[in-house]
Parts: sequence; structure tokens; C-alpha cells
Amino acid sequence: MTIRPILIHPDPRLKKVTAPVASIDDDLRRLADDMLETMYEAPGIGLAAPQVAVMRRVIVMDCQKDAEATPEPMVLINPEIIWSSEATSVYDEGCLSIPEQYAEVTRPAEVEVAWLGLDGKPQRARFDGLWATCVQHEIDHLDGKLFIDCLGPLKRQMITRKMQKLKREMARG
Ligand code: K1U
Ligand code: ZN
Repeated sequence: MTIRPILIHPDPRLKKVTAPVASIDDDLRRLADDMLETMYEAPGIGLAAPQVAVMRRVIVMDCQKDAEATPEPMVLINPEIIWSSEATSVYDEGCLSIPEQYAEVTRPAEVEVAWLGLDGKPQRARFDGLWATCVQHEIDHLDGKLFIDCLGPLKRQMITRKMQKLKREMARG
């Protein structure tokens, strides 16, 4: 397993709509393993393939935040939201592609998602709480959308400028 570099906003690859996975092969299994390792190492509770520069519809998640709890890694291929609740919830979201920036985002409190597992079998489940927030945030990544796109233009611009400065500093080393 390999820890892959995570793209930092602004990057044109984070704005693109990704393509569905056509076949589940060794490359895809390696990608899923690498994404989980990259997510745990960051640390994060989710990661989408475009964040590691792979323009395919794959996400990983583990919203088990308690360090002593048993890990619950999930790999979702070609995930689709097939139902959203009317009720909403607000969460102070972060993003591994926008380090150290957080903002409240309102989303449906519960969603039902259909996807393919790594065995190629169709799966379906209802998510609530942090899992619901995270799966929506990750599916947004697959559609080229970041949580800052849910904010007003001033807040979004302020965060983008901070990220441009961070990237300049990182490039200087
Ligand atoms: O997609 C990503 O950029 C990962 C992101 C997922 C996410 C966070 C919060 C709300 C919705 C989606 C993160 O994991 S940011 C890091 C984070 O939230 C966290 C890190 C360590 C422990 C607990 C949370
Ligand atoms: Zn993110």
C-alpha cells in the first residue's frame, strides 16, 4: 500500500466531473487500498479518487472517530444518492484538499446510496449522522464540487486566497 499525495485547492482536477468505473480489476483494488491508507494517515474520515488525481468514481470512508473503536473502512464504487431526507443537518466540514479551513454546511440529514462493492456486487444503504455528511461531501468531489462551493462568494474567495498562499509556501519548501 502507498500513501498518495493529496491535491490542494485550487487545482483544475478538483473541479472536473469524474468518469464511472468500467471494470473492477487489480489496479482498482490497489487504488482503494492506497486511498484508505492515505485517508487514515492524513488523518481523515473520507477521501475521493480525484483528491489523489484519479478521475474515477471511487470513494472511501471511515467515520468511526473513536480511536479505540473497531475501524469500519468502506469502499464505494460508482456511488449514487437515490434518496435524500427533507430534514437537514448542519456540520462544520473540513476537507483534506483545503487544509485547516472549516465552515458550516447544511445537507440532507439522511441519504440512501447505491454503489458497487469491490466484489462488483450492487450495494445499497441508508446513512445518517456524520456518515451521511461524509458520503455527500465525497460524492460532491466526484462531481467536481467542494464544500466551499456551498458558501457565499466572499468566504469562498477568502479560503481560496489562503490556499493559494499555502501552495506558494509549499512550493518554496
Ligand atoms: O474528503 C475529504 O476531504 C475528507 C474530509 C471528509 C469530511 C470531513 C468533514 C465533513 C465531511 C467530510 C475529512 O476527513 S477532513 C478531516 C476530518 O474531518 C477529521 C480528521 C480526523 C478526525 C476526525 C475528522
Ligand atoms: Zn473534501
